[in-house]
Amino acid sequence: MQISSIREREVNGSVHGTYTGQESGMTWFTLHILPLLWAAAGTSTWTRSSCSVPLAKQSLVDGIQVLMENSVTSSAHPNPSVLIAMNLAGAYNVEAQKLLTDKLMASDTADLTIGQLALIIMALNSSCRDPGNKVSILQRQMETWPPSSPDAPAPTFYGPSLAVLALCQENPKTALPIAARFAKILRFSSSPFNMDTGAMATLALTCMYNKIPEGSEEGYRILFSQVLEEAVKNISMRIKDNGIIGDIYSTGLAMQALSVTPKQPNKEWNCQKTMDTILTEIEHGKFHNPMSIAQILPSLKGKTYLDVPHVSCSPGHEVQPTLPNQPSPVPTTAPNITVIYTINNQLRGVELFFNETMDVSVKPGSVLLVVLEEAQRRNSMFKFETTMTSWGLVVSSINNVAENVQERTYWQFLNGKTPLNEGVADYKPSDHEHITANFTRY
Ligand code: B12
Repeated sequence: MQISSIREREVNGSVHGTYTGQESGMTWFTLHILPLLWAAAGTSTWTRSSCSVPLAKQSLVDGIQVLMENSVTSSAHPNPSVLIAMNLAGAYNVEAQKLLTDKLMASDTADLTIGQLALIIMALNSSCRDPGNKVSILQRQMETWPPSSPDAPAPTFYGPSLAVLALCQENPKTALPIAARFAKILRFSSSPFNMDTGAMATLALTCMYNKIPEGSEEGYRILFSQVLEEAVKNISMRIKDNGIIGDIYSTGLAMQALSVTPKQPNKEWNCQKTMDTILTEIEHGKFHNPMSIAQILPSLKGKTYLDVPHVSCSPGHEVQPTLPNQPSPVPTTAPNITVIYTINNQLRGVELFFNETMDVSVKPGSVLLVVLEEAQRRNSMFKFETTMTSWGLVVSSINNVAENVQERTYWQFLNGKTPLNEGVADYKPSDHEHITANFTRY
């Protein structure tokens, strides 16, 4: 018997966290039956506590959901993560849901990455649509992952984690060898731990662990179990005192991971504290990017990506909540602020070393992109290019030095020595802040 099959699942829109001790909310079932079943399974497991959005804060969650759903327009590039979040949360805007589903259904798979294809499959699955041949295309791509070339850099794991998750949900039997190879490569990877990737890998391998086909070799269970244990250990180490796991934008995925994994976090996790801190951040306006909402919303609704195959698609009767009017920004007459902006390329192997700094004057409250535009207007050396992605605009090139996926180079943005946790179209520098764009490797 698998522990997973008897694990508590979310109840009434709550996500499970853990108190490692004896908590008062334990049900009779947990107290009396579970220990017997655990003993029978010969493995240990852990108890999770519930957490949920307090009634008084519900409008905050509705507010960001409406914001996310309103980002769906006929001209916008269809974002599968938004559809997944909408379906897991229960969509308010049924028209947007249909538009997004139809667009993704019609999407061409030719130029997609493994991760993008996986997200589209999960999104269609969450809308109860058949992803058709997209699944076999993804499976074939994963069979030849990672591309082997003698000097290929260490693989990135976020997209492949999504792929394992999507394949696991479609057909666990055919996904099993792919997931096992993925787990082995991940186990021996030299890449430093990344919170978002660790969370996504945990979701993927938990799905596989829960669905190992009967009669499979014991080795699979041991392998997934070991890799999950390591990932959960790393996630636990990043639980901060205020409940944030990694940074505020990785917390949503981390909550999902911790609420489904069969492995006990090494550190006590107070799910309600995490939820409360996130709600405060929402109040402070930190979740306005539709993609950031798409990644936090499932956890606020007590859902995880493992629920994708179980979404009920019967016609909704959701009524869009009426939200308080947002105060419109008052035109400011405040004096301009100065941002010190440095562009730096010292990466060996890349021609054209430079290190240039400029003081840039912009209106208070401007996003960093405005600083870059102003710098470019004044000095052609600060010329830059952007690329559109699901999170918005990425700065892909500065002064003709461009990011490169094969070489794993990119333009990293820092405030002083601290990397920014938002992109240039969202981040608002303050007066006299020193922003550096540094060409580096990941
Ligand atoms: C891998 C990754 C990267 C890689 C992407 C390269 C690659 N080819 O894989 C690299 C290292 C380049 C990168 C860079 C940055 N990243 Co990043 N990245 C991720 C990560 C872990 C996975 C993205 C992914 O593969 N998604 C799956 C695929 C299928 O979806 P996709 O839409 O095709 O993915 C693309 C976009 O996500 C885009 N992208 C990646 N990061 C960012 C950040 C921003 C702001 C934008 C607009 C786009 C973008 O690159 C992906 C590949 O093309 C996410 C974590 C997450 N939770 O999403 C963070 C994440 C998206 N990144 C983040 C940040 C902050 C950055 C940086 C701004 C960091 C910095 N200080 O410089 C820079 C971008 C700077 C710039 N030049 O504009 C934040 C965004 C938070 C926010 N509110 O905006 C995230 C959520 C991490 C986090 N928890 O804080 N990132």
